[in-house]
Amino acid sequence: MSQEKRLITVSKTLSLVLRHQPQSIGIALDENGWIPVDTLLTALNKRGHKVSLEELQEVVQSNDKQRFRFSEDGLKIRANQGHSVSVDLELVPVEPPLYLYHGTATRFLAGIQEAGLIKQSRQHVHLAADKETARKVGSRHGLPTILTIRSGDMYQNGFIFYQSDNGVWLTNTVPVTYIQFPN
Ligand code: HQG
Repeated sequence: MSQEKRLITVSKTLSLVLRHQPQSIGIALDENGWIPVDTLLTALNKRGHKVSLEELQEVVQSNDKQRFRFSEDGLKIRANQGHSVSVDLELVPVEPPLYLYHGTATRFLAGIQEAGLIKQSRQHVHLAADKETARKVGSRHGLPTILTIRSGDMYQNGFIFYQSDNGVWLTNTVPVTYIQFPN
């Protein structure tokens, strides 16, 4: 396997265990989503995912979306966003730009028109600052389409927004009145 493919495989494994199923390798995240690096590496290697500290460092550094981060002292690691397990990322509310974008698939439009954007299995609804990023997110689900979110108006009306360490905009819900659908 090429080094690049190898790092993608490690990144996918990390997404699974640091966001969704830590128990699948017998670990538990702390309340803020952190796990000691040595505990993680031991658990991964015990279950046949051969990962070295150097590879882990390379994945954290080179990851296209900066999905993971080490603690200041380098002893712990966590995912920056995207969790379905309940963790407190200690996010600080921030004022969003006037508009944000949400990429989804056309097959979800009817449901969104009905209920607005809801967070499904994740902890937040994810929004992007630019349309290109939104399109990529949407194409993971099928034929992509981009919704424009009137985030400035939401903010004025008391909705809370956060930005994850890797720049993804997060909020709890987007009522349908704040969504501009494509023509
Ligand atoms: C849709 C990736 C029907 C919603 C990305 C989305 C992101 C509804 C899907 C991050 C609905 C949930 C998250 C409603 C929402 N009716 N469908 N009322 N409300 N939906 O994967 O935003 O690569 O949980 O439009 O970059 O696609 O993993 O959320 O299509 O930042 O790092 O329900 O995951 O990051 O899908 O993606 P997801 P998402 P990573």
